[in-house]
Amino acid sequence: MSTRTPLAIDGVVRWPDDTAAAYRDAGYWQDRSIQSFIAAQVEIRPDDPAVIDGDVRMTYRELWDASTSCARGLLDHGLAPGDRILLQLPNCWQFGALTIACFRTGVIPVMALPAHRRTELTHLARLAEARALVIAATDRSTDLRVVAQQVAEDATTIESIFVLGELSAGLPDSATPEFALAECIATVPGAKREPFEPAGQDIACLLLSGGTTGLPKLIVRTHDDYAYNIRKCNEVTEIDSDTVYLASVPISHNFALACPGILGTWVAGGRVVLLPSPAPERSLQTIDAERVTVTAAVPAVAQSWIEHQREHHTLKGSSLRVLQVGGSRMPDELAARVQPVLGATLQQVFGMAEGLINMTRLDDPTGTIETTQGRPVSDADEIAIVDELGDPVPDGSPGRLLTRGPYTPRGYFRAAEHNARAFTPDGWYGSGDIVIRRPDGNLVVAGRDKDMINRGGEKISAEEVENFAYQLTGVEMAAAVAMPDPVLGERLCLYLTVADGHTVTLADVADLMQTAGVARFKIPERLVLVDQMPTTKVGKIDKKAMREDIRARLERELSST
Ligand code: OOB
Repeated sequence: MSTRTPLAIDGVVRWPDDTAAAYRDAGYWQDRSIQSFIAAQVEIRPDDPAVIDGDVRMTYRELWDASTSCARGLLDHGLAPGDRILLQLPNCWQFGALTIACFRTGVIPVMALPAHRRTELTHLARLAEARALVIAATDRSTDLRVVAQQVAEDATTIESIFVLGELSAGLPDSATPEFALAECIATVPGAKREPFEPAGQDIACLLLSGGTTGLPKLIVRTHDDYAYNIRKCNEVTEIDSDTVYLASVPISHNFALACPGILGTWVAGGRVVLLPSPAPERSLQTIDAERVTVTAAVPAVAQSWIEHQREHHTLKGSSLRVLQVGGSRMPDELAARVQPVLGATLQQVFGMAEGLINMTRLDDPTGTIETTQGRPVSDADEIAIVDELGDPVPDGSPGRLLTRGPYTPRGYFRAAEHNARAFTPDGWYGSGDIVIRRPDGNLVVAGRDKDMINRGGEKISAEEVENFAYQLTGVEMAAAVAMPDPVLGERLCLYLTVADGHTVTLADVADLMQTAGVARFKIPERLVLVDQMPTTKVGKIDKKAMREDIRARLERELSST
């Protein structure tokens, strides 16, 4: 099969030619754009509802028309195929219209998370050499237009800022120009011809890595691989045109974007319901009111829904068929409460923006659903579980997870040095998770060997936080570790040693990070000052000992209250 040549963008690691050919021959890669699947649904069901966002209810035709005019708007503003734009929007229909518009123009969206602030946005804009930034005017008390101007000042490639909501009043001439996203998306009838026909190997979007070293890396997702990711997730989660999918966790994250998420739902002709947050009362009410059949949550959200339902019985109907839970390890006891309390089948999802998605199957035995994180969604996903030397461990023993496959890219964007560490020479990605494979193929996540804190699904690189701590006067050594938390699973605890005569408080660390403009979820929630950091036999900081130390401290505190 001949494939069109993708746009040349430097810093993209491709699959080896023979592997790519094998994926095409097997039909995993179809040289077909993601939007072509959605366009097919627009033809089949133009008047069916595609998206519900508060008072806004849009049909497939309306969503498509909005993306058409948005595509035109992007081109009118001088953006061209292959250009990157940094996209930071809350869950809203405009996110969908704009994402589809990007696919249709070849403009590549970089999927920033809603919590990101100046530090992360600047880093991402620079790394991607983004030409435009898309933001909401405000997020609670933060004026994101101010943040956007700072980002545009630091990341000099940014030429325009698109704002969802009101534009800044009285912007000085020297400022980066702002444009109203609403004008860009004014619904006008569709164009005759597609502005751009992506090749399968063209980039659909850049996703963010959870970040194990410093600031987030970017993950290139092509139309070929991401469409396959979506199709396989649709198959396993049994998404079809009757699906009503609620997205209340951020749709800029792979989980609610494409596993199967909003894109999977549109590819199947279903209906997407959007909420700005997973607050339990409103989420449960919405599930009833819109007859939601499938939704996704991190364990902490699932727990809050279960508790709310037990207390208030908000959910009256029985529309909810599947509750997907992933992003961090779901405790087995919590898993066992999903079906009895919410009346939905639990589907555990152990996925990563880097590719591999594992899911329990809807018809798996209860024990499997409640105690494992599932198995790969595709038979073409290769899994190896190895010891420190890289040798395979037997089933039932914990080991490091390595993976390869048709939707697991072979390297991060423009990160050659990091790629040499995160990928083996023959293309296996080391996720940094410690897993156990059961004889039936299901995986149990038993821990991790990456220096990351998983705060209820929000990933924090220890190194990034430590780098901030080192900026404080008097700090000699800093170590960020996970402390157990009954709600979020983990929170961040910072250990410090400080020079004689200095003191550092938690507020000092928080102030520093807030002033630098860092996502709030990364700010440490506890500080422990020690005289000396525990070290391993070879003299490395012993984080395992610190995790045990903070666990013991918390237990002592709990038993003394
Ligand atoms: C999802 O993606 P990321 O990229 O934010 O984070 C990936 C990492 C994994 O390597 C693992 O450490 C952790 O998050 N993780 C889980 C988990 N799901 C993700 N750890 C234990 N149990 C789970 N069920 O988090 C993500 C992407 C797509 C779908 C779902 C989650």
